[in-house]
Amino acid sequence: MAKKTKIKANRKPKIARDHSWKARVLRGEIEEVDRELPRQERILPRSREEERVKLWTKVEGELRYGSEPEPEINEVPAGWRRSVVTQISTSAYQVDLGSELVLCGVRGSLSASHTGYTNVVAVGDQVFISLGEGGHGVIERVLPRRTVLARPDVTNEDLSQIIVSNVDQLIIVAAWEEPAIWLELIDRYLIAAAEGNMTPLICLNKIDLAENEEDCHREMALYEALGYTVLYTSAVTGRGLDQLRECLVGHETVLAGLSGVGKSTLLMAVQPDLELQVAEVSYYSGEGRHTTSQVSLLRLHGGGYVVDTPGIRELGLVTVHRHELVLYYPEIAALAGECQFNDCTHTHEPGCAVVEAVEEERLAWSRYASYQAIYESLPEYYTE
Ligand SMILES: Nc1nc2c(ncn2[C@@H]2O[C@H](COP(=O)(O)OP(=O)(O)O)[C@@H](O)[C@H]2O)c(=O)[nH]1
Ligand SMILES: [Mg+2]
Ligand SMILES: [Zn+2]
Repeated sequence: MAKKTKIKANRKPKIARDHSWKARVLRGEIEEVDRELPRQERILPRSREEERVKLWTKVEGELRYGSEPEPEINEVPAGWRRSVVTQISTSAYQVDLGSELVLCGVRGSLSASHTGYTNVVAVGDQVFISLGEGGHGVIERVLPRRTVLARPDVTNEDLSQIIVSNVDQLIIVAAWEEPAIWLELIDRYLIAAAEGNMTPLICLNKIDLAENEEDCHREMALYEALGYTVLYTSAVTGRGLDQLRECLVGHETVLAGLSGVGKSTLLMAVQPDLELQVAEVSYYSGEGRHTTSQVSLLRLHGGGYVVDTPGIRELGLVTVHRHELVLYYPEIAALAGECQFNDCTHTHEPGCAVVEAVEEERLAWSRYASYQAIYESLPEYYTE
């Protein structure tokens, strides 16, 4: 016991060997960005609140605003029109010109090589098209993407497939029951949101199935403590739908989460003419059947649009490396400096302050469990 205290007292500040910006954020070499402070975090002791909030703001701010946005392209070349891709099928791309929907092909010279993605065009892409005979179009150019929600490509794990681009918000939908809440998937989507430049929100649906709403709030309290907005909804009782509508209108949002949690039902409750397909929950599996087979972009009456996605069971993280995973867990990153080893991965090392915090219930067990599971799922080595 005495020995342990001594090691801690003599500990030098943690120095990361990495030279990436993320490591530099941790070392305090990058200026703090100006943004509203997140809500107070209650999981860790108050004495170090300020320090943590500062670190957190830096990391989060850098994750969100770190990459320089490419300049807006305002001029549309002669003969071309600007539009947004709303749906993709095997044979055609549907784009929205504002006044009409047009089916397009893609200019053969467009290629996805060197982009890191396998798809040339994604739902949500801003594109220039040319219109030909018979009202058919050709996508001539894809404009730079502001945000991206992606997952590993099924055919090539090193590349990713864009699920949707250019949405500002990612609403992670979970259900109280049928199917039960899966916290690791929520954490994976939170990481994907940070990676892809989207603001995450959590929506806990089917709260009518809970014995009382307090149980729902208790389950999600840890996310509220981390500063995330949590919506509590029921498409059956109408609870929380006004708040959901408020979050959606005027924004570009993607809804993601397990199949059967009620994404399509919620969207239709918010705007009944959306006409999405809804699955019946099959009682013995406790899961809805897959009915939203396509990603489609839907305009909202009050402005903005939503993108409904089919349930994505496994959200692999492509661009995150093991050593930087901790940066997506601000409450864990804030403890890392107290670990016995500078290069502690918080998975198995002795003297790990993170493990200690979990044992003392200062850190949510579910967050640590997802950190470990995701850490294991990421490749051990990577090449730049
Ligand atoms: N009890 C209850 N059932 C819901 C709620 N929202 C959706 N459902 C049901 O859950 C099933 C799956 O809904 P669906 O919208 O297809 O889920 P999605 O796969 O996430 O789009 C359907 O049978 C819905 O009627 C809710 O708030 N409460
Ligand atoms: Mg659906
Ligand atoms: Zn550690």
